[in-house]
Amino acid sequence: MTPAERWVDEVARTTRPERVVWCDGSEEESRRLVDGMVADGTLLRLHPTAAPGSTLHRSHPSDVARTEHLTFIASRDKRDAGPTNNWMAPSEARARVGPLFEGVMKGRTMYVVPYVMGPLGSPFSRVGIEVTDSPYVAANMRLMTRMGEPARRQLGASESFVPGLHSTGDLSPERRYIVHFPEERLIWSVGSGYGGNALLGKKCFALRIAGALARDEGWMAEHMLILELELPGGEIHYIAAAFPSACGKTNLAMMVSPFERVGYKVRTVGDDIAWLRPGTDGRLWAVNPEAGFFGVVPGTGPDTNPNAMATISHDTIFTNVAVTSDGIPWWEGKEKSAPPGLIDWQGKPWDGRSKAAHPNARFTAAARQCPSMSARWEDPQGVPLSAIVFGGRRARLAPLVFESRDWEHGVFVGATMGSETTAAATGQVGVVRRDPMAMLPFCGYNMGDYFAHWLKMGRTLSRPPRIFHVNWFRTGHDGRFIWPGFGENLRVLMWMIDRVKGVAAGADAPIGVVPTPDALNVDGLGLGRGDLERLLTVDRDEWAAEVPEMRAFFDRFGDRLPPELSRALESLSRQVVTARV
Ligand code: SAT
Ligand code: MN
Repeated sequence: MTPAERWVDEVARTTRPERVVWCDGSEEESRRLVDGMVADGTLLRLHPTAAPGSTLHRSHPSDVARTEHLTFIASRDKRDAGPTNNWMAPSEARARVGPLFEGVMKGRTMYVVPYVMGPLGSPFSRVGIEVTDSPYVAANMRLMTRMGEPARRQLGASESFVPGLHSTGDLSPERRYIVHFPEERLIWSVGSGYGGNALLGKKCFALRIAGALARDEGWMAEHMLILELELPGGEIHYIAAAFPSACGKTNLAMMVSPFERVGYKVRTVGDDIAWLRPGTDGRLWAVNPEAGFFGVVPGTGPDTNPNAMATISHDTIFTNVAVTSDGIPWWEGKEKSAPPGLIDWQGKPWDGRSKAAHPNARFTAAARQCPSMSARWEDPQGVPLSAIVFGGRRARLAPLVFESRDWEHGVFVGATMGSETTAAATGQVGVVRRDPMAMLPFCGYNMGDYFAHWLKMGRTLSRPPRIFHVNWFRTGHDGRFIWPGFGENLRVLMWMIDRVKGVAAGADAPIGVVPTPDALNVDGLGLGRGDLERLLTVDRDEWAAEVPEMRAFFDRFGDRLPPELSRALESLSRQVVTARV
């Protein structure tokens, strides 16, 4: 028996499934899985010509988003989980969560899903094995990862894999736990079938467990999209960007260049997760460990994201969207008006007042279906980054874009990010929370140590990417977004690349370098001078008011906060406060 077979055997002895199926990832197997789920009502087959090969899954209404309060880091020492994670002692996890797995798969099929995160054959790739009693999870993993035979071949008889045990249990939030054991590189998840809780390759492995591996091995696991920007003449730059969940990462990664005809081309490398490594050339190299997209459906339409629309036009698993009586999927933002006779995400006739699709309804689709994929999206060496972008959703405060002064200052900018919350996690929507590097829910160890790791990585890079901050969501006095967003965001990326090349103007502000109004190309956008000013303004009073909140957040880390960051905060504080008198 291989180490993998031994572990699976052990799991089966605890969970006692009726049968065990090792997934091979084949078409035939996928057909069998889907047919079974259609037969038992787990999936609804969608319209054969309007949505060929696609299905709809309606989840339990209490299982529609990540549940951060039920997500735990079970490190031996509580301080290693840090103040921003829920901690559970490993012994307590075994006593409290372990029993929930006993006999949990009785009468069910246990699917063994071997998978690779990262391009096949890449030195950066890692193998995971997810054991699950959910065929929906197995089908999603097939789209999101390189799953089945190729993974088994890559693993061979090695014991170097991340085991993940998942059961939907009884779907009760009272018995729902997502537990990570960073020292053992092990994941346990019970009581949920939702993406980020149940597709263990994604947030659990590729961010939380991989983050701990990366800290120990000298690389980084980040909540970032990766895009390719080609300039007129053919020069190519890669940009990675971190925004909190449901803040437009997929839209930015799949953006359509409004300047394609004059030679600015945008291509997609990844939309959610980036694994970053220093190269021998002193640059930072990025791979997308995923093979598919698990994107927010509402708001996705032909105007906002035509590449996503093409991607999900077939062979897609939809979760919690609405549907017409003949099986055409529908959601808010797909088109102007809703077709008659719509059935909402819970399977009831739509009343026309509530949301037809759940605000966190999702699509799962293979990346190869996306027309904008870069030719290098599966490059085993990854792609070299010219820029890293942090961003949040802030109605006020942060200007459209600014550049940090250097890597260390960029780490400060990432560490103090704040954003208004969205529907991707359960809880109140629209309140500002600090979300460093968009990693607050995904950092698998003490975030103070994570900041220190960022600083350390910068010291190993002789040609580090420049670090920027953007805010597409600033509103005017009428409460409406000032910046048009979507494809027009390219104009901001163009300023960044011009900064990288040393040809774009910027003005020094206390928070970093902000474009001068003429440095940003806003031709044809119909923005008034006042709009542009408001977009680029750094309001010192607003920033001065933000400083105590940043300080309170930093204080939570005590002596695990790198001194560089407190110094950067005091420097910001001095500048915005003195400037007020
Ligand atoms: O956590 S998920 O992967 O389900 C979605 C997200 O929050 O980014
Ligand atoms: Mn995400």
